Amino acid sequence: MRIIHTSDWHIGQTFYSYDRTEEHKAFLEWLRGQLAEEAVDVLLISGDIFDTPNPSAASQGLFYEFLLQSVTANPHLQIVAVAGNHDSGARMEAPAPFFEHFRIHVRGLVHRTAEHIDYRSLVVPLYEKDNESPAAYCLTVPYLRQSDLPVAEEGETNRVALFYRYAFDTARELCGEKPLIAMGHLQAVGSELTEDDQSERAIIGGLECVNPQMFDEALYTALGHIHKAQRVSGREQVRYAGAPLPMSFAELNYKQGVQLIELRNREIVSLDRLYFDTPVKLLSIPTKPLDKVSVIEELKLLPDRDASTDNPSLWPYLEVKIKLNAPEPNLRFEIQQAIESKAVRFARINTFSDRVDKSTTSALVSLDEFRKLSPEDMAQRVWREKYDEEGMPENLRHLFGEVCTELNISLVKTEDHEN
Ligand SMILES: [Mn+2]
Repeated sequence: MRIIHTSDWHIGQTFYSYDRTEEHKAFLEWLRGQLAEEAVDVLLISGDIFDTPNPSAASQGLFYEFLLQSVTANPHLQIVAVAGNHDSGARMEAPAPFFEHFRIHVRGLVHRTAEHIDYRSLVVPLYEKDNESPAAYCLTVPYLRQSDLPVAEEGETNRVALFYRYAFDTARELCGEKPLIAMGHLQAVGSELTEDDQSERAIIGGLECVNPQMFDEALYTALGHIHKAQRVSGREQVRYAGAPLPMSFAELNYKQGVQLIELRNREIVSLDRLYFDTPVKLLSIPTKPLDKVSVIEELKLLPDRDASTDNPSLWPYLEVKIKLNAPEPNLRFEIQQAIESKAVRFARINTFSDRVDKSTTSALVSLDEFRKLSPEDMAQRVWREKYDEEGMPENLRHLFGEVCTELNISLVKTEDHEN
């Protein structure tokens, strides 16, 4: 049995407000090719298919078209998908009767009564070509929310772990000696996350991390949520497939793709990575942050647009890394001028300062102290942290005061506002 594991497509995502439809189309077309070329029996999609719970009609159309074309071109293919934290589980499950007719199994929600969680509905039989009895079973767990979880027990307070334990018990009963594949959308302990990966940071937290030990019952565990493809805690058979498109500049050096797994005689006989050459690259200039003049010079060296770069939606996204020791109000404009004739799409400026020790000024303030800070106090704190200890120069302080007056903000807080 040949399986492709993928996750975190985030269809509908915009990158610094640039539309990514062409990139998603290119990925889905590539994936369809892989399904046929690799004679795949099962496609596992481990969540975050869409970027928002309320995807546009165009985004949903892209997904449905992919499903239909894939099952039509591969009459034996089964597709199993779970919802991630970005997806609406209910929305994903709504077309379930149609999906089932086409061998597409979507699990978005945990179904339950007041007392019981329906773990059985999360177990999907998987078939090999020309064989009517299941070759394996798949435990399909969507992203779990607090209300999905069982009550904590003595000795086990991690309710996510508890959920998986009960789910595995049920799956084991149903599948007997047949191999079990697990799917989940979560953060496993020992998974590696890029330091400044804002897109991941924002979605983690709340629910407990889980120990990958609990997946030892499964022959293979197909995880989603972390965008960097990796095995978890040294376990070859517990993996994140990784996002097929970079979701932030923190993912600059990730190698995008999907995971190919082959099972034979109830064992994994091969685990391979299929690399997807993303059609739009991330460009971070310069390699290391430099001063403004050097950076502008380097930007001007980029090749000019020509006939080979006539499609702007394929131009790379540009991040500019710049060393600043004082504010540069014209910076954005100057960068835009430097790249006016270039086949790049400006995404962001990443500023760095020579200051190393920020410990003196970046001390945390309590909520009470925070309430007492005036806009000028706040501006001074930021200035000291970013530029220098001396504080804002007099002319800027004056301008800042004028702006505040225009905006009708009092520079001196006379009393605490309680509500
Ligand atoms: Mn996620």
